[in-house]
Formats: sequence, structure tokens, C-alpha cells
Amino acid sequence: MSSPILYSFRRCPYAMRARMAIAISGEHVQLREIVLRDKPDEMIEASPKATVPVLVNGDEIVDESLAVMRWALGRNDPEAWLQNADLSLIEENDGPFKHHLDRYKYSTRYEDADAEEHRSKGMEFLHKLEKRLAASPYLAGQSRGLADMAIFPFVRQFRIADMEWFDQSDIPKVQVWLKRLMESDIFLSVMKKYPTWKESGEEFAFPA
Ligand SMILES: N[C@@H](CCC(=O)N[C@@H](CS)C(=O)NCC(=O)O)C(=O)O
Repeated sequence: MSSPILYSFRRCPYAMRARMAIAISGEHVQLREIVLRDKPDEMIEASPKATVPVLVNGDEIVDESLAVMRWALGRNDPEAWLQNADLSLIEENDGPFKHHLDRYKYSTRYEDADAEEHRSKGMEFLHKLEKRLAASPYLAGQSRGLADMAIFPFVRQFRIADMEWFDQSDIPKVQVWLKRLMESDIFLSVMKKYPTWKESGEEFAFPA
């Protein structure tokens, strides 16, 4: 049987976490890089809600990033990420934190969004992570797990909005945690650049 297809967008934090779970699991997919402004029809046909990531495994369509993570880790979970999962923390990340992140980072896209107000609301979540990381080196235990890998791509984006400000903020544990994960082999390996499938017609064996 041919490998499943993964529609992905390099810079999307949801797609990043899906790629990391696939890479650690040792599953192999064919990666089709997309851009959000020009999505391939094949992806929209498979998943009309048209968000990345989308995994197409024969007739099975997995089009939520956490479900893609579970799909991969359910097959093989060598670092026991599923044991270090904190689903309610991930929900808070994907809900309120993401809401404030978007309105902080892209405030001009939202009418009446006050970037500073959303930054300080976002910081409330980061202070919560800081407390967690004071108790253990990772969010849900002694080693990196689903919570860390699902959440850090969004904290990375929050930092990118104003790196100088983030780096001088009083969240030392979060800063160290984020740096460690951003410099990890698994993250660096999934951030490789690919030409888009739609323009180049090329798909790539992933992980390489
Ligand atoms: N709940 C979805 C969210 C995925 C999502 O929103 N991805 C963004 C890119 S980061 C997207 O595809 N947006 C569609 C668009 O902008 O057209 C998941 O976890 O997979």
C-alpha cells in the first residue's frame, strides 16, 4: 500500500506539531507542501474545511492536528508522548491562548484589537506554563510529551511577535523550555523547506 499523504504548511504551528509526531513515530508519509492562499483542490476535496494539516490514508481522512498526532503516536510512541499529555492545557492553548496570540501578532487584521491587551492576556497562559515548569522540566512530566510538542509551536509564534520583549519578560523557565524545544533535532528536522506541491508537482518522502 502506498504511504499516506500529508498536506502541510511549513509555518503553521498545527502542521508543525503533526509533523513532529509523525517524525518521532517513525511513520512515513508523502508530504505535499501547500500555501494557504492557494490550496490544492485535492486537499479541499479530501477535507472541505480546508485547514492544514490533513492526512489522507486511503479512505481515512484525519484533518485535525491533534488527531494526526494521535494517529502517528497510536502506531508507535517511542518517547511515550501520550503519557505526558495534558489535554486540558492543550485545549487552553488552542482556545484562549491562540485567540490572544492572533490578536497580538496580527492585530491589524482584527478590527479594534488592542495588541498590548491581547499580549497581556496571552502572558497569563505563559505564567501558568512557568508555574508548571517550576515543578518539572516539561509541562506534564520529566520528559517531553504531547503537551510540550502541541503547545510550544504557538509559544514560539508568540515570541516571534516581539522577540526582544519576550526575551526580557519574567518567564525564565518558559524561555529555557522554548529554546530547548526550538533547538531540538526533532523540531529542526521538520522545519525543512519544500517547494509547494501545487506549483512543482513534487511530493516528498517525510521524514526525509
Ligand atoms: N483545529 C485545526 C486548526 C488548523 C488550522 O487552523 N490551520 C491553519 C493554518 S496554521 C489553516 O489551515 N487555516 C486555513 C486558512 O487560513 O485558510 C487543527 O488543529 O488542525
